[in-house]
Amino acid sequence: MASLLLRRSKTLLVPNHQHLQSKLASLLLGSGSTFINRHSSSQPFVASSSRYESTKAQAQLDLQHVIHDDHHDQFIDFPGGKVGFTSEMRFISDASHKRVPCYRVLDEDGEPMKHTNHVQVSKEMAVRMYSEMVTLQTMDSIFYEVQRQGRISFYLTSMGEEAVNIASAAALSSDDIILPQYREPGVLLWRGFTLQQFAHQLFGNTNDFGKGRQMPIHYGSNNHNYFTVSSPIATQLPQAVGAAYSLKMDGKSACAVTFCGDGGTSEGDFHAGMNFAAVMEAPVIFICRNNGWAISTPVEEQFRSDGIVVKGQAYGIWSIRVDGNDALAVYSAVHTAREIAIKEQRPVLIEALSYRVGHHSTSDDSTKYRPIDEIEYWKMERNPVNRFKKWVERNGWWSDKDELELRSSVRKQLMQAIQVAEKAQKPPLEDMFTDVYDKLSSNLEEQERELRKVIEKHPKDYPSDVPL
Ligand SMILES: Cc1ncc(C[n+]2csc(CCOP(=O)(O)OP(=O)(O)O)c2C)c(N)n1
Repeated sequence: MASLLLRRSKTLLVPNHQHLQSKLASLLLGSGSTFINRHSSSQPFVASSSRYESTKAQAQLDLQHVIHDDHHDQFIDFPGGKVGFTSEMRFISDASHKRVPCYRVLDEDGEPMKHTNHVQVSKEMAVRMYSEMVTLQTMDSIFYEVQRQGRISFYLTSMGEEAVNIASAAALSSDDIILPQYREPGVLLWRGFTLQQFAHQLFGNTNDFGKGRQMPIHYGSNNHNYFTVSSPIATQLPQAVGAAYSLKMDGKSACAVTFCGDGGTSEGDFHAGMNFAAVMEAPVIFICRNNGWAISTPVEEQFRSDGIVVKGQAYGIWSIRVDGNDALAVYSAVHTAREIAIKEQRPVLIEALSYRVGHHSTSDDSTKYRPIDEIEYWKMERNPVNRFKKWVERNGWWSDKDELELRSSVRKQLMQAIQVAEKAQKPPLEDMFTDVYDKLSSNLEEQERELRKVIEKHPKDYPSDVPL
């Protein structure tokens, strides 16, 4: 097998990408991350830009492979590449008997795995990553309480998924365009969206970029290259491919990065997006947070495939499964995926295995459909923040004093931000109707008149703090 690997890699190396090729090859051949390409996972295949730069060579190699396997020189020259014949009637089974392994760098105790290969993280980067994970955690617990007190209408936490949020953001550049689902506020936090800005959005006041028109947690910011969260699941996926394609047309050294949950992969938009990305060779990274649940639907009722990672291969997309609770593994996979997406101009799929520790949202009680023991296990034993902390502490980069100072400072900032956001004025009623069209259309004018009439008739049913 090793000689086959070498032969293939030698033949397919393309001069101007040799550096990337050898880097990818070392990642793939080491015991670390393995991206699955369009070939069967039973045939390890050196990272190669063959399909995109030497399709002919690839077709010949494909053919050689078939010849070894089966009926020598018999093949059909079919659009898309030669297909060998076989006299054996063999159905491709529904799944391989072995599940795709999960790439990790740190074990549960924050100890680096033996022979792991990963992208190095400096002290400065590690401390920042840990600090932002703690900030996200604190933000979640305080805003969640604020909702329970009835001061905001809705909230949704990222508890248990702090590593996917922060480590993916850390591995990207601010020029990369983010199209989120909704459980990725950590990416925006990393990019510099302030706690005050989060609070303004949640309270839907005049400082909210969305002018209070969206439900809480529908953050978005042009300045941070972060598309506004949109409620219908998976719509962001084909849109991300379009955004990536525009980056490609402009020759930009950036990619689009889009997130979805395991539930999102059951939407048609997931499949349209993946296929569109592969065919258009768009520099887009799909990050699927497989957290086990889509509200009350467990993954076993969501799909029968080996998770999400295998779907990438079906569409001709490089894919990897990572431990989403291991910040270093997420960082390495996203960093490498970004290099592939930009340098090779092709999409990549990352399935991050994690767990939604919180309820789906403040409108949900997850103890009604899953055992409390399961939640506790992930919260305590597999906590991504604790795991990363152990590694940072072991390196001598973090102390108890740092921890106390950080937590109390973030708490104070949040309390202050909430006070300010709560007092700020709400946008006027007319803002409900503007900004979609340059000039208000006649049906919107009519709706506004109707609304005003209803408010006049039932003033007590409308919030007194919204200027009329
Ligand atoms: C098109 C569409 N269908 C249904 C919903 C209702 N809904 C909101 S969130 C959600 C679950 C999504 O789960 P998943 O993608 O796994 O993300 P997670 O919440 O676990 O992060 C559903 C069904 C929706 N918002 N949009």
